[in-house]
Amino acid sequence: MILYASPLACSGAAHMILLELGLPHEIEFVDIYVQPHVLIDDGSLFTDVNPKNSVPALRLDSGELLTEVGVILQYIADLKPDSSLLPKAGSLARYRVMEWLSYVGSDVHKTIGPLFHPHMPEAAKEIHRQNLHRRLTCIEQLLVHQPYVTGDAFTVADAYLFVMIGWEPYFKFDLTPYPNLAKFHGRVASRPSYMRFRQIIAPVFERVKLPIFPNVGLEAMRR
Ligand SMILES: N[C@@H](CCC(=O)N[C@@H](CS)C(=O)NCC(=O)O)C(=O)O
Repeated sequence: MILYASPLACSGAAHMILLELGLPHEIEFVDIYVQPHVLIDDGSLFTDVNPKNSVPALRLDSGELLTEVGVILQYIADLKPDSSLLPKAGSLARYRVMEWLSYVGSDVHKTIGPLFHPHMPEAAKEIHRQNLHRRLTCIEQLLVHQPYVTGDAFTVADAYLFVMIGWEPYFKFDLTPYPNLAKFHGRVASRPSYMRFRQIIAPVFERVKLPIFPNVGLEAMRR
């Protein structure tokens, strides 16, 4: 299995879950901060791998390519069906995880995305910030009662949410109004898989053309 990933991107959730489960894999890093996107090892075009031109993408041992983070996360977790990261297919608990994967993917991830765009007018960014605030408030209220989005167990949906809220320093939304989300972030950040993930991506920062994020230096990104 080869995961096409980029440091700081949503692909980090899939990378973390591969590490959580101890599954054999390779990581091929993609520079998504240059146009056209390229594989950082050999400079070849990423569209030749994934015509959608986005990470994550997973090359299966069969040679087929699987895309979409919410689906890749389920595929990886299903390779170890006895783990607690994803309930069995067909159970209501599984649909709960899928429900959250969908919410994080469409309502959280794609609200933060426009805050990246250098040419997005400030007024439009403000609308996205307000939408993001409503959605984070909903999750904040849920996390008053439970440590993870579906209850007591850490699942793949938490990994996805974790990577999204880890973007906080780069896109000027502040987690201070969401103390339970901040605690959730700390809880997931203490998992050994995340520490291993940080070690693996640290050298890659030198090799990609990261955009300049206001008030955030390279040192902060490495932490
Ligand atoms: N629909 C895709 C979206 C993934 C996505 O937005 N990936 C971002 C990184 S977080 C990306 O590759 N952006 C580069 C681009 O779209 O050009 C999914 O769910 O996997």
